Amino acid sequence: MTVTQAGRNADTGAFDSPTVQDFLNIDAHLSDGEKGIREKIRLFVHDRIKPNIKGWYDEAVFPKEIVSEFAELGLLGMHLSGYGCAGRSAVEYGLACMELEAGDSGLRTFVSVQGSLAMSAISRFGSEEQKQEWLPRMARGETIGCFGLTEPTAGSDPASMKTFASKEGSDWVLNGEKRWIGLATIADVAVVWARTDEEKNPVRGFLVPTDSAGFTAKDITPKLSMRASIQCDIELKNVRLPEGAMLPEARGLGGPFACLNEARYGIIWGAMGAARDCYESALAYAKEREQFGRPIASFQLVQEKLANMLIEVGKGTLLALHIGRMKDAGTLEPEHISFGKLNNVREAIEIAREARTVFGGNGVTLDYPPMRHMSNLESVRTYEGTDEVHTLILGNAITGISAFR
Ligand code: TGC
Repeated sequence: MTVTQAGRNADTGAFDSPTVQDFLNIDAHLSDGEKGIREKIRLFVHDRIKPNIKGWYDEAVFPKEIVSEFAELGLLGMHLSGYGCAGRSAVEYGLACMELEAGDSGLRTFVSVQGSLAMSAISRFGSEEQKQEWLPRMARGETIGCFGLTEPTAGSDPASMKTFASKEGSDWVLNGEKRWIGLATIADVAVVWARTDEEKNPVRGFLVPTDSAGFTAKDITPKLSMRASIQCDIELKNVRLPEGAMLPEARGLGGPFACLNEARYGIIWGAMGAARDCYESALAYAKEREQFGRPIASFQLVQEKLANMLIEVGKGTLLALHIGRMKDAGTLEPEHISFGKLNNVREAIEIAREARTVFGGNGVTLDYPPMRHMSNLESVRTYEGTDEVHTLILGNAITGISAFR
């Protein structure tokens, strides 16, 4: 058997290893450095996440020991510069997110909450002292951060948040509740967004050490999605902080939204990683599984499913790359991120559902990845802006009319 470029068999013309990148030669658009980072993370996912994810997911365990390995790989604050961060490009960070989420959305979410949300907030809005204090330790994985924006009654509408920071002498005193906060029960520091009585831009950010008196966090259980990661409720009861706990450069909701842009960007890539894993596993299964005396991959209806998955993963990956290039060029606007997040997560869920059907009954077990990805993607579809929010951000961008207010 002769194998030519991109794993194509010269005798039959079939792709021996038909990854989506190979099929469209998307690699032609990547530098050697970008491909190197992707391969490094892909190998890590292959060796470290794929063999273990079934157990972690089944037992609803986040493997905390993996944090130092993420740090070793330069994944924590990967796209940030200085303070021990890797200073990688948006495309490099995106490729890493894609590979991680091919393993599991929950593990990509760790990297996103730590780097795109908590570390981004400190890097972008913190004082020099705050950056020195927190970022190097967070990049090394010695300190874990979380990002408290959402509340029990303020989900899609963070402007309605109730958490309040009042000034008492030179101290700040925080009271309120946060919900769906990734990592809060294992975090050392929480970036908490709170309303103040400042007249203009009352929402401000605070760095709250999680051992502060009055700070409590509790895991939200049981969950049917993101079982290998941690989402929590937080309660803040008269949490007293020094004046220097406030992030000085974040004023108003633009602060947390700027961090959300970073996390939403990672999702655009990550969702295609999960989708690609569904497609590749369905293809492999269809070629092996025999019914009616032949591999199910020989049936037209199965081939149609596989072809549709291939097309949507290819389109979504190209879209992620295009958006990544825009981000690196400094031309990316929030509505472009909404375009990517809405499309790629929506398509990834469809692909996961379709892939599950290829496995028949076996597809509902944890022995195969599509249903796990499908369950995870329901959370990904909801967090960092629901489908509806992103649809209406696009609606606003193309009509000039806000549907929200
Ligand atoms: P609006 O009046 O439009 O804007 C308020 C201020 O924010 C600015 N802004 C942005 N800045 C940067 N990037 C963006 N994407 C921005 N979007 C808005 C805007 O320019 C304005 O600035 P200024 O200076 O003029 O005051 O605000 P709005 O409330 O009307 O916006 C509506 C809407 C729906 C778009 C917004 O509220 C929204 O995006 N909602 C979705 C919220 C969301 O994604 N929540 C998920 C939070 S993630 C989380 O807490 C848990 S998941 C992570 C984990 O696992 O921990």
